[in-house]
Amino acid sequence: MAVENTFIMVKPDGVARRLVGEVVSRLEQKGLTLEKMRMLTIPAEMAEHHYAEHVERPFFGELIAFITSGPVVAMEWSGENAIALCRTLMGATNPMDAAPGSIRGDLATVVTENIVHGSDSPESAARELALFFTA
Ligand code: IDP
Ligand code: MG
Repeated sequence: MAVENTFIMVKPDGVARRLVGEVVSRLEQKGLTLEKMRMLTIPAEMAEHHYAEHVERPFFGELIAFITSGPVVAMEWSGENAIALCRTLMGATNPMDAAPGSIRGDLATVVTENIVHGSDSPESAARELALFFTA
């Protein structure tokens, strides 16, 4: 067990649908701690850095267009096993596969607009937190 910090983001669809409070509430109720929070519209170059691991995927253009399409709420959360816990609370990437009770399972229908991003490893968390919360 170790205290971890992770990067969580409410994507443009989540902000537009007024689900910021719902996402924050679910993580708070789980027992995680909100450390930082920032609202911004992501510039294209920053989005390409954030999603660099997906540059070869056929949906990369769609992903960048969507994530830059409106304001997001970027957050740092901490807690014991925060990275894996947040992934569990988010649910599977495709809302069709996401379990009921998860954010995506309860609130989303299609993979592009799946409400939240969450870091998938300590390395991703460090990189993503640095991208959104430094400079
Ligand atoms: P994750 O958000 O659950 O970590 P990733 O595989 O890292 O999932 O993909 C990043 C984002 O790209 C997903 O959250 C989703 O919005 C989008 N995405 C993933 N797979 C597809 C796809 O096959 N078509 C369109 N968009 C996708
Ligand atoms: Mg991912």
